[in-house]
Amino acid sequence: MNQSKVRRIIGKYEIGRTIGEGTFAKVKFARNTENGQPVAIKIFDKDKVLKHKLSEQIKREITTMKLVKHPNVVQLYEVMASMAKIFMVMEFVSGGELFDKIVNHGRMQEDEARKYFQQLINAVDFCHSRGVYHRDLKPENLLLDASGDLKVSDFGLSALSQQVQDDGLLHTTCGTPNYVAPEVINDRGYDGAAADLWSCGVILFVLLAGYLPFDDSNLMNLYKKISSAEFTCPPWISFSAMKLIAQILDPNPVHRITIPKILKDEWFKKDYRPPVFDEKKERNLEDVEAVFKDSEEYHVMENPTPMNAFELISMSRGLNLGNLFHANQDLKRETRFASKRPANEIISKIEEAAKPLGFDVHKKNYKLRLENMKAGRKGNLNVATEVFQVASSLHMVEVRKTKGDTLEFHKFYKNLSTSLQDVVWKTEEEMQEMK
Ligand code: 3AM
Repeated sequence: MNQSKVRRIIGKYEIGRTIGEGTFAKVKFARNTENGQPVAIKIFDKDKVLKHKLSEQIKREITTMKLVKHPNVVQLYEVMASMAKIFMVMEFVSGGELFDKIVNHGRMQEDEARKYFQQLINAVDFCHSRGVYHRDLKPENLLLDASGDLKVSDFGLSALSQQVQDDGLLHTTCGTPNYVAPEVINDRGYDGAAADLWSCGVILFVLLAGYLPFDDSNLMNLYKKISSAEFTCPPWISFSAMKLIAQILDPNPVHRITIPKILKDEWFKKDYRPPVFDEKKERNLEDVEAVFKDSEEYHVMENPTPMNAFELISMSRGLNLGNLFHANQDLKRETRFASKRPANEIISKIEEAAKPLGFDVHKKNYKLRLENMKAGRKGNLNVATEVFQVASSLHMVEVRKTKGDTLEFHKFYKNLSTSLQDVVWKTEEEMQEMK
């Protein structure tokens, strides 16, 4: 059968083969259908980017990277998003990775290594001047273009290789630690500029030596070697190159050489050509805004807690299911209703209904905490609600008084259920009658 090829189009790009897969993203080759220009599209899962509280940092850095153009930095053209993915459209770099050269041909002569190192420092210096730190400089991020010039990729995505832990600090996820500065490993907070420079020093060493300065199959031993900058230069490396490497691979970030000093170093300066670059003329950031618009809400939204039918039944069996609103009944502090609406709709409807009733709403995942600003008979009324998933299209919503007067709670619930008419499928009493 003659089947026509399915064309996958995202925006104005026609997607082609997968180029590679990194820790956080897949990279695909694509072509701009308007002008035929080849591009590389990095595809991330939206929840990985927006889930943790890093989206502000990522947004800031991506915005910066979209506005700049430097000969040694992989250009970011555009950012797009679908329901589940984020697409970063970048310059396609066709010459492969710098380190493939070492793998295929072994170490480099000093002149060649110097050229790449100069270009690396140009890229790093430029991004640092814009307040963007890489924090994950390693061989995979060093690409070569068609004329053999170095292009550094993933500037602006540094937050993705980090995680925010409970203490609110950034922690590097364990990738290849060989290129990571000692202060990053020791994890006591660090200066991004000095840490990037350390990685540049490791890269320079590998270019000249053909092997890693710090390596050990045992991770603890590797950390020890890095922390004490325990390495030996092979005899073929010149004294002046060795001197520069030693100044970069200083385990104390405060004493480590800085980029302005590197630019004055005798070994570095040979045949140095300062880069020529400018700001992009076009300053359209609507795409970045659109992608990150909902991220604030997004990173707290996970799936509602699933509840099985057994739990549902055992919850309702324990209830004294007299009519909640009959004055002579035992007054209940909690009630439930079933809904066939999607969980996020239920949450926003409750939110909408509670606000005009004078409640301050705090949202976390599929839980809401409602605090009445006005003090009632027994202080402010506080209500907690949670959405549980019973089946794919059936949710159980629990509404519980956590503080305040029970009568006021019932009054509130009555008001709430009137506003939630579209959302409530069965009230607690109706569910009881079904039994
Ligand atoms: O999977 P490998 O290591 O062969 O070189 C990058 C890596 O290749 C390539 O995608 C893989 C995962 O990062 N890559 C990344 N950005 C690229 C770009 N802008 C790129 N290739 C070409 N152009």
